[in-house]
Amino acid sequence: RQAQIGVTGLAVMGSNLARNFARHGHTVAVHNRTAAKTRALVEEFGHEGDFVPAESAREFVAALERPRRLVIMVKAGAATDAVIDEFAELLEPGDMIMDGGNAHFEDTRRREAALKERGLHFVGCGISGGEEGALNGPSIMPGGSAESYRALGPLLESISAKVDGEPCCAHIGPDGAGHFVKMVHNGIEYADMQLIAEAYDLLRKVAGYEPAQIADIFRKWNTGRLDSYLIEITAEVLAHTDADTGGPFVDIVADRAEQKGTGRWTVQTALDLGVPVSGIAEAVFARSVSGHAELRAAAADLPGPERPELHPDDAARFTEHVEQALYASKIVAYAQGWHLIQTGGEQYGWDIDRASVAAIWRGGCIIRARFLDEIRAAYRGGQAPVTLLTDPTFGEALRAAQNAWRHVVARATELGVPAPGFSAALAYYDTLRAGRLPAALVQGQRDYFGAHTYQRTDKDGSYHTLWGGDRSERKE
Ligand code: NBP
Repeated sequence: RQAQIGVTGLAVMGSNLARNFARHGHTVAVHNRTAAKTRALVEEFGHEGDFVPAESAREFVAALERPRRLVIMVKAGAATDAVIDEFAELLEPGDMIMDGGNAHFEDTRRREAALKERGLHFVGCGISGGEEGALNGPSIMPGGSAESYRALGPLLESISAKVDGEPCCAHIGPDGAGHFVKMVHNGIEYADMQLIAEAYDLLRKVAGYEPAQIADIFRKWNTGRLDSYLIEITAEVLAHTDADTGGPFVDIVADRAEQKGTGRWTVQTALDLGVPVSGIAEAVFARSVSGHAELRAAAADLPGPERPELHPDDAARFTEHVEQALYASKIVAYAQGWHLIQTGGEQYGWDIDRASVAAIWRGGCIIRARFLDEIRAAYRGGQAPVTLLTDPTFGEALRAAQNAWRHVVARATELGVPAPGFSAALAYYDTLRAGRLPAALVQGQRDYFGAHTYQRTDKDGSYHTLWGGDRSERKE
């Protein structure tokens, strides 16, 4: 019997994805380098659907109906290249290889170009939602050709998360577009997590609440405009008590945040493309600085400000202000992420539908949230805003939030509580709305020491001042 789709690489992600396909009525060929895993999967979950186990690569390829749809779920990097090379030999023109791993989009572009020469479709596909999502409905971001999406799309849509009956899966664009958008998703996830963490820190250190009380605040926020998976799990983590100490779980966890690299990729790419993603960058740096034990130990005795006690009434008001600051900063982080998607799309000729990206992130993925409905609306139909900050809905939210936002950043600064995400977001907002920036002075400095020239506000052309001479101006 022929399988509609095959999955090779049966660690947790591949196994769950294969089971998800099978549970949706697809016949799934399954294969793994170490065949014992293939046997174990079918033994344990064979009853869930129609699996065709294959011991060898050749057997696996032979089990697939044509054109073949083969999904690779192995370790990103060299392992993915090795598996692609192995299967490319066995496939025929028109067949499709989909990589569902966390590949860098530049690797995906390279692989797509190489396989196209051999008549094969290569689909770099971002998959978000972790193990649980892979099994029960992830958010799926496939790149590659439109033709490959016609063949693969219906299967992927069938296993994706659904929101209001719509699948959280859409063709993002050619070659690396899917992995690019997945990378930006993760960058935004870093920013979102950092902002939530700062809100917690301020509620604890400035307002004086205990973790269990802050869990309740987050639960309340989760019924409003901040309603999201990340706020929901934050409340769970904060409410959790450590079994050993009987104290809050969050107090016994070492405060060193780790990272696998997709946040860093987002910032590196943004630097290359010249897109300011300061909110995401601050989140990546915040994780990085948390891990520098030697720096933190050396600086631990540096003086901070005196801490005046807050009046209890203030704590409740301050909490409302933090909610406003969190929402406003979140808008900035997403605005920066969407700017990066737009610029990447233009740079690589991908023509990404930004409303559709918001739509497929509403379910299945880590940043799933009610908020994404608003972003979708901002980009749907009519004139897309130059930045999300000027969309009427978000612009109004920022207008309403800005005083509270400023107050929170000011209090954090006064009291010496670091809030790099909130501060960077506010600085971005103020930078964009400033009529004049001191960039003019920077241009003057550059012209002084390097004759780099400058442009004038009143006349066309490039100019240089003879700083070392009579300071007269020359048109270049
Ligand atoms: P791993 O990333 O741990 O990879 C293990 C799999 O790769 C096994 O099937 C292993 O086969 C296979 N493999 C390796 Br390692 N080297 C190989 C080679 N040279 N040739 C053939 N197979 C090889 O698995 P995972 O945690 O399930 O993740 C799979 C992919 O999904 C990764 O790219 C990962 O980054 C991504 N991921 C995504 C999410 C998410 O939320 N979207 C979460 C976790 C992972 P073996 O059994 O023979 O050793």
